[in-house]
Amino acid sequence: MPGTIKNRPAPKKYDLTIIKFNDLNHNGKHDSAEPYLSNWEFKVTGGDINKTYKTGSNGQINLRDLTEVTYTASEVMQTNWVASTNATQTAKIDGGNKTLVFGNYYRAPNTR
Ligand SMILES: [Ca+2]
Repeated sequence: MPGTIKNRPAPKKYDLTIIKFNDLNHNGKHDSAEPYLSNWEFKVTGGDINKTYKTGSNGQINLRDLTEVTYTASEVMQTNWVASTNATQTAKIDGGNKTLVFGNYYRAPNTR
C-alpha cells in the first residue's frame, strides 16, 4: 500500500482591505458624503509581504489569500495632508477578512 497522504485541511486564506478616504469634517470616521482617495501609497508588511501598494480608483487596496498573521499598513504621507486616523494600523488575519480604514484631510499651506 502506498504511503498514506494525510488529509490535512488546506490553510484558510483571508483578505485584507485598506480603505483611504477624504475626511472632510476631520472626525476620523468615514461619513457617507466623503470621497475615497485613489493613488495613495501604503507600505504593507507581514507574512510574505513587504511592499508598497497604491489605492485604486475606489480608494482601496485589496490583498487576497493572506497567511494568517498580523499585517501592518502605514500610509505614506502627502504634502499638506493630515492624518485623521492612526497613520499606521495593524490587522491580525485570524479566521476572517479584515479592513483597515485611513482618513486624511487637506490643509492648505499657511498663507499670511
Ligand atoms: Ca468624516
